[in-house]
Amino acid sequence: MTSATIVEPKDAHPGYPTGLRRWLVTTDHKDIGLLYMGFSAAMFFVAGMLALVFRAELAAPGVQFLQGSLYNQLVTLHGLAMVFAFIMPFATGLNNYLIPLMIGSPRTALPRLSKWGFWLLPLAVMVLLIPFFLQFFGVGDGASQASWTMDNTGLDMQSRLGVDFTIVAVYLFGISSIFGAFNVIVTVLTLRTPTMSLWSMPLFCWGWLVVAFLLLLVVPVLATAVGLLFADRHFGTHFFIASGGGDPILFQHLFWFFGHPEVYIVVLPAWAILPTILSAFSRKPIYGYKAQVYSYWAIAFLGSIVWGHHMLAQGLPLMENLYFMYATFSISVPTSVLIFCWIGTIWRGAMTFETPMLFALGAIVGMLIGGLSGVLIPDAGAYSQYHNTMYITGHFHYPFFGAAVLGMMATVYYYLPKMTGRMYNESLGRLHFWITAVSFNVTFLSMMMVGLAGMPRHVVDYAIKYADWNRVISVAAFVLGAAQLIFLYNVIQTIRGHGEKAADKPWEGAVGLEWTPSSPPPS
Ligand code: HEM
Ligand SMILES: [Cu+2]
Repeated sequence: MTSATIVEPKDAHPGYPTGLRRWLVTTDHKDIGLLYMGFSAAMFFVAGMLALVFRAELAAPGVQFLQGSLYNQLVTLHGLAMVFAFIMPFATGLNNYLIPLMIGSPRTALPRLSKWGFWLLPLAVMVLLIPFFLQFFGVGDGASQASWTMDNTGLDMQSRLGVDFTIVAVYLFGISSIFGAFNVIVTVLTLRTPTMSLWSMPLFCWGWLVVAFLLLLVVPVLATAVGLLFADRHFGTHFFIASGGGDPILFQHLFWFFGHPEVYIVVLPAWAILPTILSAFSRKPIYGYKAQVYSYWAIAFLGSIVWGHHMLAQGLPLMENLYFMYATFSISVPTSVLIFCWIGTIWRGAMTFETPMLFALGAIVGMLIGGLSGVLIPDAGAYSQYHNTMYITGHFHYPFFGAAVLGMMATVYYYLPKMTGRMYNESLGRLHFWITAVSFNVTFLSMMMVGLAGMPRHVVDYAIKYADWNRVISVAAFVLGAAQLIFLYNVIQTIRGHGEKAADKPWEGAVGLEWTPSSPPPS
């Protein structure tokens, strides 16, 4: 089907529903995007609150208030919610909102599928949380404690309700992602305005196209892994049970075949929007467009064949460990190409530092520290020292929070005038950036430090010698959390119509079709 043969849906006409009905019946790509973004932003605050609860517990050695398995439950919920309920759906919301505007289409190709994808999310979150609350009524043993990687197989087998509910929730999240991926692929391939070739479409569309294919490749493998786990738990099979002839390591292979590409699923949408923002605030065209597209594909390919670097301590044969180590190092080539292109884009540009630009530069630094701290880890010789320590926790929050979340924040500030028709408060935006940048780095660099000193992760109590670092981390984490309230306030005020009216193209250096319609764009 070409764009010309698609009949416009009825709801594109004037009598577009308002109020609650609008959000229930909408097939407008912008409304669907806003639903995704609103819901996942709320989940960001929920999962962030969980982190603050267990950071309060960790502020001092000894067990304060998270008795029994509560600590591990909260860590697991925090990880699962951040990954599946916040950051992936948020990027999906952005693609629903932005891709049609960027390619000059009034709609996405499969809006109803995309809407299904959205409504599965609240359901999945409910399923995830039910066992947590049931334990307070004496039912079951709480949420899963098996960490977001679900690989603590011993625990998996013992825990009654939590893991089962997690498995169902992961299925629902997975179906949602697959629906979103189909929508992106068909939209990008069939609905571009006739004059736009693949090689002239915005990098954000390219990035998301790659992410969509990655999702189709790896999410079914995750579903298989948790499906087999479910069978082991209830149907008497022994896929992962060593005593029955199965192999617990097989679960980790399947999980990480999903888990490592997942990192790129999370960061690529952010990486793909950065050049657009950098170019707008340097008043220069994007440098190395094609090189960046090839890098996305290279990252997706290499990212899919390095999963074993999460398993270097599991006793794989030496040659396998060496393979995974060198293969992992090779990813630094395409990622370095990206960083080189971004520096090329701002090089000698007429740079100004509005909030989106600050966050974009912050995301680059986050990616650099995440990458550099990551290159050390798969060193097969040194791995046993890093394994299961707070160093790992500090490290992976750099790509997740440092690159992806800061990148999303840059995007929100950049497009907020387009989405709301109003300018946000610039001073509050900059304040938000500086407090976030400082407290984020203090939190997670300190985590790396205390990890190098030997503090394990996934523990509620720790030796006295780690107490100082942990106090620093907890205080910084609370400052980081508080800074996000500034963001929330700024965004809500902008949505409520405070702030100057925004022009159709509020940024002098911005280019792209998405600035053509009025702000906010009509449904
Ligand atoms: C206020 C910000 C945040 C703080 C203070 C924080 C803190 C932490 C800490 C201390 C742990 C490890 C606990 C342990 O192993 O004992 C953890 C785990 C984790 N965090 Fe965060 N985090 C924050 C934001 C995020 C964000 C934005 C993401 C992703 C988008 C994220 C994803 C994860 C994941 C996947 C885990 C692993 C959970 C597990 O091992 O099962 N976090 N976080
Ligand atoms: Cu990995």
